[in-house]
Amino acid sequence: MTRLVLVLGDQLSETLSALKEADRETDVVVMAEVADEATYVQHHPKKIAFIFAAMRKFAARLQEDGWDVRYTQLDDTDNSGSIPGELTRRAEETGATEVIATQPGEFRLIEALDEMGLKVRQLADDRFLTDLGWFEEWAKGRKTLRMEYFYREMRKHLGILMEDGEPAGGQWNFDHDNRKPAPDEVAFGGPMEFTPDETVEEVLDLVERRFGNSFGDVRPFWFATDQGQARRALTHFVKHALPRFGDFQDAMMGDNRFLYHSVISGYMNIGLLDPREVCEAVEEAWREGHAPINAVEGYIRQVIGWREYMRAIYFREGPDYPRRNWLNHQRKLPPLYWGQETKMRCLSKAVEETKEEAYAHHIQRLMVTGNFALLCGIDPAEVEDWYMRVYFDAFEWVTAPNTVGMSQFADGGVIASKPYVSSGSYIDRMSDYCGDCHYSVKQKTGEGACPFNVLYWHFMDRHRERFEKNPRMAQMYGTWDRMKDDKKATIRDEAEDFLKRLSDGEVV
Ligand code: DLZ
Ligand code: SF4
Repeated sequence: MTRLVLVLGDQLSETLSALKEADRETDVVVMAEVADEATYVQHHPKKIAFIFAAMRKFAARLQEDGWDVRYTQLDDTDNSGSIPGELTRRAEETGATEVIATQPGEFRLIEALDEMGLKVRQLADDRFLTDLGWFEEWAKGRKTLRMEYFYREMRKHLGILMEDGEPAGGQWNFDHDNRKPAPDEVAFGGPMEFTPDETVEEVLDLVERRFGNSFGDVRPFWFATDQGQARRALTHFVKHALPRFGDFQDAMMGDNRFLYHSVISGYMNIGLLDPREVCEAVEEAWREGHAPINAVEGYIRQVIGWREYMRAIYFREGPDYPRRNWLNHQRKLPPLYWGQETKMRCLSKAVEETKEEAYAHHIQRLMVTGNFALLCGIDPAEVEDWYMRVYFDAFEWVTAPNTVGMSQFADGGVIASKPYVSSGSYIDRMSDYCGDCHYSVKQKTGEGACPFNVLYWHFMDRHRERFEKNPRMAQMYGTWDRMKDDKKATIRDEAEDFLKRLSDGEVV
């Protein structure tokens, strides 16, 4: 009896549980470019092109390997427009009555598959390294679920960066070595870029035609779109950037978009790279003496720590998680996030790079666009929606915990022990943005003062009841309390004036 095997646009791995379970002789693989997935949020055109191109190449590869693949292109006249619709159509075509799927990375689609007329078996996504049942057990009875302790368990369990049961290099975490400010020069030319082949060019034309009015530039396009290219990009990173990745992982530069970042998150998130092979390549670089422990440990923590932990939190917290709003922030996302002019250089750079690349590195996301949104009290649902839309690596299992949890503190502290907020001085320390900015970062108030400076205190002041008992914030409340009343009043007035002008759409 023929069964359908669903492969979604972010499930492009030959080791996918649905493919492992299926029979190449009798089962039929269904892949579909559909309007529902391409428009349920208005994705960056580069993100759509990346996914469609990789889907087409993956389908061709499965076909070469002997699979019967029924592939629907977006422009096909009989395209029903949704994943359940395409499964129903292919079931009628083949007589199949059962679907094998690997569980999607989003509750919306999990529910849509559950509600179908066809019988759909959703298998665990074992490309992630965390068994969600195990996570539940680990989480049970803990007052807080801090990533660091989860990460240590993962290191032990997977045997990554371990030596005789002890952490390699004698400690679990080398983050204190990873906070160097922007260097004068970067000795890395950036991630490996790939010239679009015929398949990619066709997709770029399609996306330009259908989604050309969305925020973001589809060309130039250089992402890897198959496993071979993604592996070359990984090797290139390990060889040329990894040794200095740790030192400068939190630095930001006006004229260097990538510093020592790998830009392979998207490749992992759609299945072109397996997190295990990424960690093995990175660990090997340390064992061979090519890269220092602070770089290797810091990188591996992102992959088997943060990435896994975020996904486990998403599934543990449930479908309401992306819409939590613990701080009751209601302000609309200001137009500068969509490219409206701003005099704040850090934001203008982060948004410009996002528009052109569908990428910004993690500290731009957390401490520039995220920090600014939190300080201004933007509705976290709007912030989450923005991150979902603009980044090529964005899927709900990662953007919800990253944005709602870590960046906007809208989950009330499930993920973070304190909000990630800072004044301009943090950005000044870690970047070279401020020197060329319209605003003065050293100036705390008054005409021309960096807006982050007053917004920071305004945030602390307006959320005092929620945060003053947090031991990690006590020192900052002490500083605020020692300020003279007239200075506090000036800060409050100037922050409110700024927020009003921001909401009125003025160029700030
Ligand atoms: C993001 C995305 C887009 C833009 N398009 C498709 C598509 O046409 N077909 C498909 O199978 N998957 C697509 N995806 C990925 C899905 O949205 C993703 O599988 C779910 O959001 C779950 O992570
Ligand atoms: Fe950003 Fe303020 Fe620095 Fe300007 S001065 S770049 S607004 S932190």
